[in-house]
Amino acid sequence: MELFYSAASPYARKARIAAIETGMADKIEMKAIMPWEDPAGYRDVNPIGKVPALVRDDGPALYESNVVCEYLDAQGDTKIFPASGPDRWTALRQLAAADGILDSSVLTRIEGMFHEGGAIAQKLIDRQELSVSSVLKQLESEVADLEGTVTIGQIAVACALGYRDFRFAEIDWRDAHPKLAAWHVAFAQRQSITQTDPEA
Ligand SMILES: N[C@@H](CCC(=O)N[C@@H](CS)C(=O)NCC(=O)O)C(=O)O
Repeated sequence: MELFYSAASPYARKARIAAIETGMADKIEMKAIMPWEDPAGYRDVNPIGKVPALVRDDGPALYESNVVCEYLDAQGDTKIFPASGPDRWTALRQLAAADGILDSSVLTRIEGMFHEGGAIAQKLIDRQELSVSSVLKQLESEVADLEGTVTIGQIAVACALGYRDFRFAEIDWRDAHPKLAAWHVAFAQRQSITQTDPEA
């Protein structure tokens, strides 16, 4: 199998961490690309042109990070999507919250990257930052739910916090969310996290 990623992409990082945590990494060839450069042929793999995408041995390519993660979970020996019951909904809620941070943060970054003349869309940026701070507040109040066996929820939260540190380092989130910060310090020791650090 081949996993297309870019080192800076937090969505691709979710899939790369999932590959390691499910025990599937050895079966996957990692292919680093620059999605914004639209590499030749990549839209045949993922017509949306984004990373990550997984070229499978047993079917057409899969894309969208959560779909790729769920496939790796299904194939791997170690499960990161709890099968059913309250633990599953907790993990999926954390995944949705973390994706909310990523979607808002990436939108803000894209506005910066593509801005041409005229005023920046400050209203748009303020709204994204409100979403980020609201999600961080919720995660802080539910930090106990981030303990226990590794799940896709924990992985996604680690990717979201890591992305804030990577691209928004000037906006401190730790002071107002000390419990989340402490959880992140401990979780970030995992090999899957250090190996996929965009700044490593
Ligand atoms: N919802 C998608 C988002 C993926 C995404 O936005 N990837 C970015 C990199 S962080 C990308 O490839 N952007 C290139 C583009 O938008 O054309 C997922 O979860 O996989």
